Amino acid sequence: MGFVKDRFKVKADSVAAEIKQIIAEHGNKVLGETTIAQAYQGMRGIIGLITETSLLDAEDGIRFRGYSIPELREKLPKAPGGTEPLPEGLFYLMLIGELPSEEDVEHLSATFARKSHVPNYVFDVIEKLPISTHPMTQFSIAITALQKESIFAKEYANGINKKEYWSYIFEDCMNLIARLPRIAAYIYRRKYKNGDHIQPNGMLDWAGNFAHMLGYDNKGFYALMRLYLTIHADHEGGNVSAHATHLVGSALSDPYLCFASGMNGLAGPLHGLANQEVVKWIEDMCQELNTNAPNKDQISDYIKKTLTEGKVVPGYGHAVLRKTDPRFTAQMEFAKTHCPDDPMVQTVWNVYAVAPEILGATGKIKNPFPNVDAHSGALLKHFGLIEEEFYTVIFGVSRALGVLAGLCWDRALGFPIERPKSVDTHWIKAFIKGEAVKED
Ligand code: HAX
Repeated sequence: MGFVKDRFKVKADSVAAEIKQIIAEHGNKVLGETTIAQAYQGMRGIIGLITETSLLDAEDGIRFRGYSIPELREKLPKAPGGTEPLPEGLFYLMLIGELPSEEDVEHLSATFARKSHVPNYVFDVIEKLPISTHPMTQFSIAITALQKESIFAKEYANGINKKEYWSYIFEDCMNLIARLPRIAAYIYRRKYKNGDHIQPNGMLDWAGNFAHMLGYDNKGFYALMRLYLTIHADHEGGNVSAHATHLVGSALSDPYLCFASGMNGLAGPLHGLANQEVVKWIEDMCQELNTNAPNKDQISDYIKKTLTEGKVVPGYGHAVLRKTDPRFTAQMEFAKTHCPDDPMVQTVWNVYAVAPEILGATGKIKNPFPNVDAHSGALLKHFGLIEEEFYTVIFGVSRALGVLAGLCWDRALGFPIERPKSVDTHWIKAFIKGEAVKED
């Protein structure tokens, strides 16, 4: 990895020294109180994690090392003639904490291309699965199978000094990121294109090569993949995929095992699978109304029906955000340039025009605005990638950049095994009465 690894080590050593001092001088400062409701209801708002790669503001949305998505679309290096940032650049920013130069990004693209070989036994494992297996399950199994390649696991078994962990974790993370597009594209072509696979093109950037291996060799789709893989990469540390990756890593499980855990979380319908659910929800609505262009009144009625049936409106709401997700807005802007007349894109925009008011009127949904998943499927459909069950895999390929950069930081900073305290309802009842409870 050469200079990127060296630069990371310099940065990480300096941050580790700062953290040591912060803990020594301020370690007893209270960050906040925890309520009984928070303990029962998903730990919302409890500050209990450190994630260096990005920070989420409820109103402004995600910032990667201080940069918003519009800023990154402007400042990150682009492919020659390209309009959207290269995700390698965002990875560099999350890892090193500074904007990369064109050369830094070219170096990362070339490194990922060089490391992208996937051993045949991984494809054999995929081939053994029933073709009907969900693409996310195939993806998770393939990543777990690839764990055999973990350098960290091998070196740990040989016995290594804990100061060296970060170095092998770093190598594993780079190798895994490099290999994911090939694995994902293999799953796609196997399931949907009769196993007619497309060989990688080592001259292309990471996202461009993914687009090429998926089989969508056109400029618009390349631009979409570069934008998509950039904006889905990270959303601070508490979301399920990031938190799962980080948690499992704290047990010193290697990056393959950690990332597979993160992907199993991303596969949930309240998290990354929501992109698939949005498209299914729109298609079900269109089928029921017998039109591919429902009007706003029809959409309003369908939203109310969804709520009455006790279902969620996918693509809306968020545990932290309280405004329209800037990742939604970035995709909307992309669609305005590339496909403003697409019927599904127009439906996404019409849902946006009516849903917030209806969801807000329930009085219980804390964020009635769209999240990242409300828009992505319509863009993929527009460019011909119509198989929505695959959408979360694309999200997963992108998410690797953030959570694996985070894992490098976790090990470089020497974070210990994670082990928050849990209690039972018996304990809570006694606590309310002011009684002490004996713990086993
Ligand atoms: N439709 C219907 N009801 C919703 C809702 C929605 N879009 N969003 C929230 N609610 C409901 C909750 O289910 C909850 O109901 P109960 O009290 O009956 O349990 C109530 O409103 C309060 O929930 P909240 O505090 O506003 O939201 P949470 O922090 O608990 O949950 C979720 C956040 C994102 C899971 C939620 O908004 C949701 O289910 N949205 C739809 C699924 C979705 O789009 N997920 C993707 C989120 C972004 C992401 O991670 N992408 O990968």
